[in-house]
Amino acid sequence: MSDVKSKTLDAVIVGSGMAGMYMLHRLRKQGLNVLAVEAGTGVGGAWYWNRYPGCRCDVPSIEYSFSFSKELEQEWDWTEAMVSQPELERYLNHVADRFDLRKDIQFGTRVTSANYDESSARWTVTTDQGDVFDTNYCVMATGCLTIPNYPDINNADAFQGEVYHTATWPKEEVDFTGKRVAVIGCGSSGVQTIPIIAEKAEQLIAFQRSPVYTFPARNAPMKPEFLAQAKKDYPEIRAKQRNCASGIAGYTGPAKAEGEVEKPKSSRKILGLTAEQRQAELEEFGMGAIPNYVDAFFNEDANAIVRDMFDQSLKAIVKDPQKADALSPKDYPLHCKRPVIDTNYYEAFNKDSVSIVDLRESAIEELTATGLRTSDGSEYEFDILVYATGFDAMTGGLTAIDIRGIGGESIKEKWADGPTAYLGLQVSGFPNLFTITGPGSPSILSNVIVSIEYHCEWIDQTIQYLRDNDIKAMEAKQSAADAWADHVNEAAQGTMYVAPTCNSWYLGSNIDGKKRMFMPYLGGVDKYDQKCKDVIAKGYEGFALSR
Ligand code: N01
Repeated sequence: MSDVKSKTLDAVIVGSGMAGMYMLHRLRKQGLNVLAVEAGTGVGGAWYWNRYPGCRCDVPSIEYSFSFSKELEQEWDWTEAMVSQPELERYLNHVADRFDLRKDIQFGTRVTSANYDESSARWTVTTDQGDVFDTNYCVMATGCLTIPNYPDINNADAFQGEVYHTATWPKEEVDFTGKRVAVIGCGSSGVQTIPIIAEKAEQLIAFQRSPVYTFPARNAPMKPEFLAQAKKDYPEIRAKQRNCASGIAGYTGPAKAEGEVEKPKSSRKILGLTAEQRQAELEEFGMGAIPNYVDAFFNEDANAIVRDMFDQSLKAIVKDPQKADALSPKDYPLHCKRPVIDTNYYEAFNKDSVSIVDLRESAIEELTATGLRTSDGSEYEFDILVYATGFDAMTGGLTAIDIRGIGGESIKEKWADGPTAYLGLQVSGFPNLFTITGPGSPSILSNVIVSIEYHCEWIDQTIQYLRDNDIKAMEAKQSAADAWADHVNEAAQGTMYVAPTCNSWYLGSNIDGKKRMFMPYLGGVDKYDQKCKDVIAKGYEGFALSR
């Protein structure tokens, strides 16, 4: 008897993170026979896999939540201003239960391939569990930060101690008590986990190649009066989220209480301020003022000034000048990478037990059985190695699956010269396959849950339209995808995101051999939203529809 489990479906959704969950809810409501396929054993996507100590969202909890259900908004109580991974995972499990999503999610199953058949305009999706799904539509809810990046280090398997990656952290607690720990990488994940691990470890060595610009998160327990007011204000908060560039309304809650510290001002230009004014702002608002000077996004002189302010602040916190120097991001501008926010990151380096190895001085040469060796011959010994080395971002979740469209062309081949997707929603040559927060959409440059909801609604509306109008296949035109890719590229020009000294996962430059290309759309959620609506209003301009 064959182990193959075949099913005919209207839609397959790959992934059950926030995108997959909402997409499932929408398509099921439309009456589709739909299944979400999920590699993990639970819902949550990024918030399921990234369970390393200290993992926390950097968008205010009130705003990092689903807006599609008024009841859900009212019944869920966030406990912190910026929510931790365990609480977010609990919230997403609550959503799964509340909307009875689990019955249409197949867990513990990884999609391995998706093949398009032109004559039937249907996809065949296979999994590592032997499933074969025959489906009309494929929705890739595979996330922007899914596939962990393991750096290519010599003798990587030689190390005999425990090894973890922040992006695939085990569910069981890792005990760092009395252990010597090495952390490679210092993006958002490294910066969040280092201070927490350092609380227990006997010794922590941070191996850093590109120290980050990081700013205090100012997280705090949720105030009951703030939460109560936010629940009343949700309609305005949601409207504002969709009508601004970032998808973050910047909700400030009830009128400021007496004695409460004012948030750093934004939209200011540093070049317009005298040296005394800059100093006064730094003293009044602390480091948090630094990322808010708008001209530093575009102007190198402005950027140089804020970098000086940053170094000054860093040196004021980190007592050891050598550590402060190693933590200084000298080689690239502020606003090149995604801004990082932290809780007591620099303060952790004031502990004698926490040291830093500046890989700009001597790179990692190889791993050894007991630790690692750097190019200057220094050897470091430790018991636990933590890779906080990020992801094959934006495209990794898609290229990890053998997706083949018209003529058997794979998405990997299609994107050999960089990923292009019309509106980040569909790739030319791959009809009836949709990508939620795909390359070319605001996605991770915005409050991603807002972008996810928007995409799910657009795809839902579109599939309804295709069914109502007996349209068998919908495909992005190559000309439209190319024009959109040009526009995405133009939108980033002149910003620090694409400065020659900038290497980031936005550009794909953290992955060997990946084409350097700015992938997310910088034009803003509001403008993007309008563009997508216009495309529909013009009868799906840029898409070929065939009966
Ligand atoms: O990954 P990263 P991340 N040798 O790519 C280093 C989201 N997120 O997981 O820059 C030595 O930012 C690499 O160095 P370099 C958020 O969107 C959000 O931290 O390549 N080092 C870098 O320091 C974020 O932007 C939250 O020189 C090596 C680090 O590893 C995104 O996820 C929390 C190396 C990777 O940093 C990714 O963040 C966590 C090597 N061979 C994540 N290879 C919040 O919501 C790589 N590195 C707050």
